[in-house]
Amino acid sequence: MEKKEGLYTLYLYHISYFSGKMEAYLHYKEVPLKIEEPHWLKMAWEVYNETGLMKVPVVKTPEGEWLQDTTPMILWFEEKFPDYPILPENPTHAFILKLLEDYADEWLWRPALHYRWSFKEDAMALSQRFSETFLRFPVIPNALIAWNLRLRQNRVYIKGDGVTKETKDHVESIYLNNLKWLSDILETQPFLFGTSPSLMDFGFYASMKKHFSKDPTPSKIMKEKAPKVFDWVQRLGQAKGGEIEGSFMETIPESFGPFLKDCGEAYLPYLRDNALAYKSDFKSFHSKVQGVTYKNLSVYPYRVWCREKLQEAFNALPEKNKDEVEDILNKYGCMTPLFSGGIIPSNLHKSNTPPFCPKKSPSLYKKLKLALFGTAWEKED
Ligand SMILES: N[C@@H](CCC(=O)N[C@@H](CS)C(=O)NCC(=O)O)C(=O)O
Repeated sequence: MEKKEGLYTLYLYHISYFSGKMEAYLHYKEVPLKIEEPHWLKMAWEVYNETGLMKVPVVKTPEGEWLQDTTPMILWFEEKFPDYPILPENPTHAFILKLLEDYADEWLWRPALHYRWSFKEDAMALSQRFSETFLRFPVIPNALIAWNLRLRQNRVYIKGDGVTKETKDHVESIYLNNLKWLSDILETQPFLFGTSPSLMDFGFYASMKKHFSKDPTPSKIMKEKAPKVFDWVQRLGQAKGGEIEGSFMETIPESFGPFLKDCGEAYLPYLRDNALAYKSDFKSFHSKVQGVTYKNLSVYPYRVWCREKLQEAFNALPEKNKDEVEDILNKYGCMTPLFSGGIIPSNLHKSNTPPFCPKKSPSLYKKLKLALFGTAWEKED
């Protein structure tokens, strides 16, 4: 493959969900890369200035442009580095993979954070790791940083994301079911949509690698119940496009059914409820899925944007593919929740086109506040 001049710098945290996804993708595409785990102060002073968010992963191009958000970044890199494509040419198949990537990105987030921060062994190990790496500060004892982090993660991602005694079993079932469905696919093939990795593989890699295969509690479960998934995350993390002679499947297999059914019953209804709450300017909302009510969920503008992008992608399909996709979505109950309430605009990205970042000049006060209390994860700044 023809190498592009210059290195792309990938800023990441080694323990982070979306960082793992981006790193594995860029490794697979053989993009010339330098990897950096920025200290928190660098995040507050440089990455935040340049990207408008205190989040990783972000990429700095050799030309000095800053990119953010794995889904649009991957689509941008697919154009720039067309060898070893991860999306099939067939628009019907490409749409289904985009939907499943979005499901994997967003719907597995809650169980991944729950297993990391609700279980004592996991929370202690991970908070210590954070406090010794990108969160370390010279005077403040590590144990204090770790304690503060555990409180913050619990407040934001456990209590703040609807994980309670009533919802806990449902949250855990998302992980356990996905392990089973992935294992069923990997019984007969090395990657999720054939013999070479697709966008769907990288979507599932985010949670499955950096959280579930590594954090103490879920990794025991994965190794015991789903060794094929454990092998697949190692295989995907090492995969290089130039070394794999594979292909995608010819049709959407029946084994995608359980994921699509879960999109129809749970993920897409949640996305719709989030979008409707956003439209009404609510701060929080309840969402009932599969008989379980998640209460006081934060409204997440980014996920309004995710829904908008899926609706746009569907509407942009050629007529023939639209019919094919509609048949598949109807079969699994996805069409109604995807479109009910219509297209609700997120109004994000008015001043930028993803993956390019808006330029911001946050005040010193704002930076200090972020340094002390962290990013409000559901907000865009
Ligand atoms: N949609 C974004 C999500 C990025 C994201 O949420 N990153 C997490 C780490 S996996 C983060 O930086 N969170 C910052 C925080 O919790 O304050 C993507 O795909 O890149």
